[in-house]
Amino acid sequence: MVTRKNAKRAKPKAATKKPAKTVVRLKAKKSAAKPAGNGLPRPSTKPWGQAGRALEGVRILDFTHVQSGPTCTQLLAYMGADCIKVERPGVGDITRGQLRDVKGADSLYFTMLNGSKRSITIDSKHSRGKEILDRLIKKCDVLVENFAPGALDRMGLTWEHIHKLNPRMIVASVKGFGPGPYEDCKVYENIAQCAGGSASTTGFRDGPPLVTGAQIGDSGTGLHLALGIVSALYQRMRTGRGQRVLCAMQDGVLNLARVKLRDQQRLRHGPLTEYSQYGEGIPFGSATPRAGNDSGGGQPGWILKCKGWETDPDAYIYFITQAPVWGAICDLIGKPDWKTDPDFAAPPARLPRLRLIFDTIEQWTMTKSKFEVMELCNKCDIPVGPILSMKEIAEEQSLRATGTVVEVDHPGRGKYLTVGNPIKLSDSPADVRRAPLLGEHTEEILRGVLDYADKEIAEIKASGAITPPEKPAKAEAA
Ligand code: CAO
Repeated sequence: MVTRKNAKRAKPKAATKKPAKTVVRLKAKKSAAKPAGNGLPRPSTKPWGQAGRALEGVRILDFTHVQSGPTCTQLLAYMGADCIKVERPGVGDITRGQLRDVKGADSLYFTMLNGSKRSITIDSKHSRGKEILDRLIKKCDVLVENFAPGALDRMGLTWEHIHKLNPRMIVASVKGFGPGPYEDCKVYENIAQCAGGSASTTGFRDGPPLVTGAQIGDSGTGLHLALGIVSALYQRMRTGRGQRVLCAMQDGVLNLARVKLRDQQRLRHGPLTEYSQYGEGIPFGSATPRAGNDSGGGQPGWILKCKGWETDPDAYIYFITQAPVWGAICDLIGKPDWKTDPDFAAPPARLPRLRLIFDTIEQWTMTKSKFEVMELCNKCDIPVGPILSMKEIAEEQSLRATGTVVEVDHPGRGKYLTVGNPIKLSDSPADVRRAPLLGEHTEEILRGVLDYADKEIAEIKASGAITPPEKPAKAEAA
């Protein structure tokens, strides 16, 4: 990686010498080429998008599996990092075989979480495998893992061992819980949603807690981890040393559900007036309740039926009665008198009447398709959002155009859709490639990254460190 030290080294040496009279002008010109005082190189003159990718030069030892870790490393790979996924010979990431839709091909579960990576198979419990891993540690900038607590240590890859081999190495982990009573527990998505406070606040008041479809425990924590890694890489430019980065899924979910902890504290000072429960006269308990489709902010909102709702489960729209456009809403739905009626004119007066207000607006939205409502409301600056099905998202051309939904070709399964990089960098176009086959790049990495000679590679193969055992363990097909 380019460090301050490197940049400093790039300074023209002669600048410190006393120049002869005739070269004074030349020297003055050269001094403009010096790095700025902040140690950064001069701004590139290359066209935008052609100055390399944001994380080019960063190499990642990707020891992740299932979802949380792979979402993190996939994002880093999209940003240009060389992501080397280490998998168990013959088996690989368990998700290769889970929820399979095409017989014998890597599942979409795997392929949509491991794009733009390279795959090497190494048995981390084999002595020769350990040797390869040690060599990989010396050559990488970041090790990312999301094994069950203690698994990395049991492989012999303790922080002390890694740090000794490569003091610059950043070791980033996802665990279910941070230090405390549950730190040794294995955790999956929905457990994190429950333990992070999300499930208790999702759903309808008269129903059980609900998990959400968005993978806030796995992908959400992967996102948090990616930020931790990039921050640690940045700090390393000053300190020269790596550090550990830990993201607990419970913490990640809570971070995303922080408005509900906000409401928990507001409860001490009275009812939560923007919850429809308030208008319905139902008393609040001691904890933040489930709020159905109430908006989590200061502008009341609800999901309303649109034309065709009787047969189309997604014929709905989210409608926000934003205060500054209240007049426009009243005009649009045919209730101009509400603009001056003291029961509806001002936001506080409306709070106890939200049910009536949304029922009335729904009478209007039910006469239009969700896209018609979208168009009519947006003309008047009223914030609304159609409930889009995954079918509609998959077919949405604007998402294809921005690279948020990308079609890639895979030798085992043909073309499939994946979610590209949702983070757009103007000078670093995303690098979205298909997911690797199991061990597809093993030899390439042994030779090209780890400098093993052909003879050594042959020995490694014969040792069983990178090949499946005689009777290969089967990936569980869920
Ligand atoms: N070679 C040899 N062994 C390997 C290997 C390799 N290349 N890669 C992994 N293994 C071994 C590990 O060493 C571990 O063995 P031990 O238990 O003997 O030490 C074993 O494979 C399985 O690891 P695991 O315990 O992490 O896997 P699991 O399927 O039992 O648990 C999960 C999965 C996700 C519950 C657990 O990893 C976990 O809690 N992770 C942290 C939280 C997390 O990320 N959850 C998100 C999951 S996505 O919903």
